[in-house]
Amino acid sequence: MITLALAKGRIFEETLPLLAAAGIVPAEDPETSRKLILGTNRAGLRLILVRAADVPTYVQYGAADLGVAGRDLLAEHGGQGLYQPLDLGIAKCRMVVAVPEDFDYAAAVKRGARLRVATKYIGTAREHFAAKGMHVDLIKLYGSMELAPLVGLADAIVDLVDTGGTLKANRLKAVEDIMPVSSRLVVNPASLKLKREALAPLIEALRKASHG
Ligand code: PRT
Ligand code: MG
Repeated sequence: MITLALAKGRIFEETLPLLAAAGIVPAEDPETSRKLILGTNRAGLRLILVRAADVPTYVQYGAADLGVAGRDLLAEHGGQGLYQPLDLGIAKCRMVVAVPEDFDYAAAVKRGARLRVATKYIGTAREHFAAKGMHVDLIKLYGSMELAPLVGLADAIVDLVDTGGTLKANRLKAVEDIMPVSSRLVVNPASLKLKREALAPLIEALRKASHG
């Protein structure tokens, strides 16, 4: 049995066409089913639904043979124990530093101000600001980072931006790019050895599907 870990929402939706191109169709729709393990039209392949941030962990420990995870969450996880053969080019966005529209970020950096930065990407943010030689106080959040500067919890946030609509609606602006983000296929290295006959063709099919 091959187990593929996916997160509900945009990862699932954008992986679906790639699976379809590889001839794989889930037996149920996760938005209507409450099941966390879904069969597929292939007897030897099942899907498990986990939180996006948990995908790398399930694959690292071999509870899933492979999974789809955003580069943002992989960077935060560290990627240890994961083989990353493929950028699927889906769920694209950018990780940025953002501040209130009326905040002069360049001036604050220039005078060496110690900024409070709220984010769920503590590790990535720490590296980013350390590389710039900036001293920041990091505040861990689990979501809705855009709110933090509006209520005085932080001066800046590190968050993902796609259309920019959410920043704009909350009178924030992106002032620094940290990294472009897309989702990758992650594979458990032991699974790849032990189940190569089933996994190698699946990885190849996903490679073809994602590279057009
Ligand atoms: O939602 P949940 O708390 O369960 O977990 P999650 O937010 O980690 O998962 P999910 O499904 O929302 O996101 C999964 C992955 O999708 C992320 O890890 C990214 O790799 C990728 N992705 C791509 C995004 C976005 N685009 C994105 N725009 N994840 C989140 N956003 C959010 C962003 O944080 C911001 O709040 O959308 C908002 C901005 O969108 P725009 O279009 O208004 O700029
Ligand atoms: Mg979300």
